[in-house]
Amino acid sequence: MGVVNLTPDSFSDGGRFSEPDAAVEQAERLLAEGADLIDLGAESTRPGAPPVPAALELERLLPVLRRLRDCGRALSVDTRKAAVMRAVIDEGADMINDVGGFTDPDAVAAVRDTPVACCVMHMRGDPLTMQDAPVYRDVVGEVRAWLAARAGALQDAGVGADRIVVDPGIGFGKTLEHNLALLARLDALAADGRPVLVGVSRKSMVGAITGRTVDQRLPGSLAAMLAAVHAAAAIVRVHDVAASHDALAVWSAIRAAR
Ligand code: HH2
Repeated sequence: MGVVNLTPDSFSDGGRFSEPDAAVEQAERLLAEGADLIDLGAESTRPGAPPVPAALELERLLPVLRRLRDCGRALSVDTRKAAVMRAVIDEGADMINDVGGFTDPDAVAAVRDTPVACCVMHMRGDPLTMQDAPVYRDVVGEVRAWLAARAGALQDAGVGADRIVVDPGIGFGKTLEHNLALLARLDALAADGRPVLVGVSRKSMVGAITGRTVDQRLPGSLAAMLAAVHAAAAIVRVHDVAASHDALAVWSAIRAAR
């Protein structure tokens, strides 16, 4: 999954793709580099980010979505708002990636009677406050139970199990130790039978381990991605598609030879 943020303030690519022409060009580049799907985001969810009104999210998303919808690959939209979900589904989005885990009161209804795939991500609190000393007794058990409950809410409303993927939400209300524990035990999340999506690309946990700034985190991001795929991840959300594609190709070739 290649990331294109249509925001002025995303932590790693904010402002670079906020014009539709630049965003479409970047999405086409990521598709040419081997992305199977593109994730379009119009609200930064970096720690401390302020919420964005639905109308502004749609103003950013719709022109890009309309130009990409016939690209032949799947398009995901990263949003927490039911109103945005409904509008982008009408415009041809294939997946809703909700970092809030479909907790907007109308979110489950927005996707229920549609064919879209749903990514249920775990976040503790909201982006403004989520990194204020998060505490868990058993982070893997608690995240697993929460994801199962939210996926269950979608399924109870009629969303087929084959439309749901889950994501532990690396960096969303978690310390470095929590992130490491989750990445090491992705198999526990996958044990519930749902494909696992993981996003660790350029994130601060990579910076905390390596001491690197955002633009220097590619090697660390690749290592984390491969560890995630080795553990259980079925989809990886990345900014650097060409490098990720090569790393996965080499890893897969070695694995296939076992
Ligand atoms: N991470 C970010 C945003 N959306 N969605 C899923 N499913 N999983 C993630 O780990 C995830 C996500 C944060 O990264 P980015 O989009 O690059 O930054 P920002 O939130 O500042 O736009």
